Amino acid sequence: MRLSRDDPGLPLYHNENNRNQTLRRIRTRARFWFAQRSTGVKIGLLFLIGFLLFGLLKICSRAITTDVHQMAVPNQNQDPIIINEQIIGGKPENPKEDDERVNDDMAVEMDNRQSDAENSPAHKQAHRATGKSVKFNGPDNERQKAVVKAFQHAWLGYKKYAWGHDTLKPVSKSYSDWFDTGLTIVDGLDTALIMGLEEEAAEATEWIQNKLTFEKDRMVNFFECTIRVLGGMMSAFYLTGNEMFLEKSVDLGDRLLSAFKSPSPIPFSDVNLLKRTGTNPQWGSDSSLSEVTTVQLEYRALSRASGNSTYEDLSFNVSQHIHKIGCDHEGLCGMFINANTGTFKKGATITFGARSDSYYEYLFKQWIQTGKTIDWLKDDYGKAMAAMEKYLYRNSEPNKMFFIGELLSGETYSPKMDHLVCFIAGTLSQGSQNGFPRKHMDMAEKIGETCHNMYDNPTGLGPEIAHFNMIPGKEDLYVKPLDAHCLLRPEAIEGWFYLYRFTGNKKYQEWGWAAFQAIEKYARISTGGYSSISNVKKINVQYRDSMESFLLGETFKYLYLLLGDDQTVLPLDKWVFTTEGHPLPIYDH
Ligand code: DMJ
Repeated sequence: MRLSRDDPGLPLYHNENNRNQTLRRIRTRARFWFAQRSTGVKIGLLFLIGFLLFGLLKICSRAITTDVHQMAVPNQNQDPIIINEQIIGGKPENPKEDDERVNDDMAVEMDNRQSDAENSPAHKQAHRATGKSVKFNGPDNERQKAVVKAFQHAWLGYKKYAWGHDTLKPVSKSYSDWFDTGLTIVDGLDTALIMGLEEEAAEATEWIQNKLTFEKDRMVNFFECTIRVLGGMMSAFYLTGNEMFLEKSVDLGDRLLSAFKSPSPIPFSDVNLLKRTGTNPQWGSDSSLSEVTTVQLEYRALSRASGNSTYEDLSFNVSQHIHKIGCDHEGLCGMFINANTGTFKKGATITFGARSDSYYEYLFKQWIQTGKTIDWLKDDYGKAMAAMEKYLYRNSEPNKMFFIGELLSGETYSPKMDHLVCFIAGTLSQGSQNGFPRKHMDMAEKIGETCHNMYDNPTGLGPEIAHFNMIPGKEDLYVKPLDAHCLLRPEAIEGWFYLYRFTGNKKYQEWGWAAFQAIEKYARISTGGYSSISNVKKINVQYRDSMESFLLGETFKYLYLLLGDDQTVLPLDKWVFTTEGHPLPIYDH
């Protein structure tokens, strides 16, 4: 016996002859001892040895099976396509044979199908990230119960008049289709789960499983479809562990990837789900900044759950590209970027509202989602917040309300703030809890308060856009008639939810409750559902006859979470809420 190929032949023991003699002696004595035993003892001993050997074999085979199942599984549902020189999806060569080989090797495990399912990569990932499916206890006080009832009233109207269509038209008791993917069901499902509404969640699950198909010959907006449909289903997957949601997400994700068939890392804005083609928007040649930079949380979750890194790679490439080319104004970007050239449009408006908002949100939230491991995301976010404070953050007269204005054509200051901007109160406060300056919390509270002031209208609802007065005068803010409508958007309530979680100041709950009561009073349609309204200043309400899916996906969800006594539900160091309010797990990398 040699220690190694280079070993000259030294015995393993200092005296090999002695060792061999000892072994021979032990064997002889054992044989003699065994021969002396009775037949019963002999049979018992043979059984014991057999049992021990079987146990050993079982342990070894389980270890091998786990390794095999932990290997990433590429998407196998479509032919390979090539985008930006990367091969996406496609069937593995001789997949059956591969499977058979694995199964032969793992023969001992074949009788245990349940255990096989539990070892699948998606299931493992879900459990690794969230534990078992998340349990929610339902409302814990009267205000939460009222919000649950409101959700059910919205669901009921949708079910009666629009089931399976995108959105309810509650006044005309009909529906409208945008993507034709049952938008209200998929956007609202995780809210039903969080509220503990088992019946509604079961109805939604059943519809998604049996009716939802993406074989649709229609153009859909890549961003909206991602944040509402893909985000909704991925959240449902992580909250329930039901793999059907993941399978549907993979199907949709693959189709939506057609947006990346552009000549640059910037995706097209629209996608044909059936033909798997991507195009520029109908209204122009540019994609919106927020749209191309607000799909990354959803696609990362899809990649991590499915084992196919393509979704994460392509979407993160957009963020990396923008990081590389940089933004004018010390980290503030223009609102348009071209999918053909990959460059920003010169002289575009800089805003934290429509077309740009969630770029900043996802810089921060991607950093959080990836366990704070990607420094440049944090740096770009910090830089942008400093520039926002320098160029856009101002206060009104006479009461010094703080707001975030815009730079029209990248230059001229406009004291205009969309309701959408209110999201930043949540992001800034969460940032301040995660190492960004205390000043960010201060700004968050001030903007949260301004958003509350925007609700100071006869209806108690907030307008789409407000303008602020910066010179001495009577009114701090005013609303132009064309900006006075209200789609029952979530952002102000979302901001108050974060602020309440981090400060514990009950005024945020009171503001949320007041907004909820206003929704009940002025937007509720008695036959089912809620309607957007035309003017928040008129109590003689005019309905716009539409119930947006984000009312269920976000507004009611944030109200419910804000108003709960238990603020440990969905802890913010384990879950990150997407821009559409869908919770996804936080990873450690
Ligand atoms: C939602 O669809 C998302 O929050 C998106 O980022 C912008 N706003 C709407 C709701 O207002």
